[in-house]
Amino acid sequence: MNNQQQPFSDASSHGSLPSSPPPALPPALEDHLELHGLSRRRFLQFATSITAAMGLPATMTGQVLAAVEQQAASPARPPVIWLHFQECTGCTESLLRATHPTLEGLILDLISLDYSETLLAAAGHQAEQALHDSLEKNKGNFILVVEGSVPTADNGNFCKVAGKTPQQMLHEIAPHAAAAIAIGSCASWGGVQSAAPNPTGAVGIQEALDLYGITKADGTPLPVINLPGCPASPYNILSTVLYYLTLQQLPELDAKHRPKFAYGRLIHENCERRPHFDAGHFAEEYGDEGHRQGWCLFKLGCKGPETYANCPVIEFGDVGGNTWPVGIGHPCFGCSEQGVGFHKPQHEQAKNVSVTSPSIFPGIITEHPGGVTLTSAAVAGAIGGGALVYALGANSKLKALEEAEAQSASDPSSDALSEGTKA
Ligand code: FSX
Ligand code: SF4
Ligand code: F3S
Repeated sequence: MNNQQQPFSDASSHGSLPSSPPPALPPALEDHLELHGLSRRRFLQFATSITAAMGLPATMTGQVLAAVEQQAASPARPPVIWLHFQECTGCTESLLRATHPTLEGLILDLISLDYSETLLAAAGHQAEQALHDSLEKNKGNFILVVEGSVPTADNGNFCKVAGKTPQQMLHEIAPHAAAAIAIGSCASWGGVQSAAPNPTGAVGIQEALDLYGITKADGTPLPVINLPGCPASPYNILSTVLYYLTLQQLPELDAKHRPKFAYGRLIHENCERRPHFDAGHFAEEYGDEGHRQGWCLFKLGCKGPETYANCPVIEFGDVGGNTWPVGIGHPCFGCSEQGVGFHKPQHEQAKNVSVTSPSIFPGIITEHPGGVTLTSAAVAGAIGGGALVYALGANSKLKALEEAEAQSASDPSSDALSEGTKA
């Protein structure tokens, strides 16, 4: 970090800018941003939010910036070999189409992508030569990124690149990698191809390495980081790369080898519809009143209560609020979770419903003068659409509703409640 550079000290919330002057950007980074047509303000905002997404304190934003600068200016970037097995290439596509400041440009400038069947300009023998050269030059040092599952049935003959099956490619390449990143649910645990009856015997990378006894050349296990999702969130890909570059260590992983900063909480814990779940207000079918009011999608088969991912917090596409499955009215399918997405019927109700408190939204039943009834609380949640709005703006509406409700209770012929809901 530049000596004059002060880390942010007062940017405490996700995506917010500090009120005091932010650190000066190092000159090399300024040039780099100019190259990408990025404003300084936009980049600082991005750096603050990505630091929060990594689960790091806002005071480390300066370190993240320094790591980006160092890498952007350095000729020695971590070499990456990116393999495609059985998949739809949606993970690469979603990475390339991320707009949050030209995310793909940032990632591709931080690493040296030596081989990628999708992105390489070379083709055929030239592409294979690039793979061979990178392997020879970077033995023991490169990051192996895998997108797609490994077919284990029929000797893996369902998928071949340059005449080789994934199994053969893993035998050749994986022992020489420093670590592997499984991008997407296919590479993490089989994904869509592993859905019953799984004709290709599709498995994820970790399972394939175990099955074929593939280790690093020195006999130690190859560390595998799983970034599930169909597709994987580009922010989680970038966060993982930046985490490593900033702290020079891999992020803490859970038992399923997922970074805890991204997969540490259930979707259900961060969902904006959670107040409705707590209040017992559910959409019963698509297009009904509850669905149109933005109520909880649990009864439509939402797998948020059994899926660990940060979709409600990070969202997708950077095109505005609520751009994630539940946000646009579809139940979470559990695409990120092992044994859920592609394995459980879409409309089957989730098991193991968590009763833990939401992590960022307060419960719908809160204490305030005059108390609150279940009905009025749920309606207020629908008006606010989330606890933040609920907390800031719905209080007066809540009181009006309660008065209307009380009036309605004392006079059954009164339509005061229906009037109240229009408030
Ligand atoms: Fe799988 Fe990704 Fe789904 Fe597709 O590569 S996780 S099918 S979005 O492309 O691997
Ligand atoms: Fe959100 Fe689904 Fe949980 Fe309902 S069940 S609160 S829609 S995650
Ligand atoms: Fe997938 Fe559910 Fe997130 S369907 S994208 S894990 S909300």
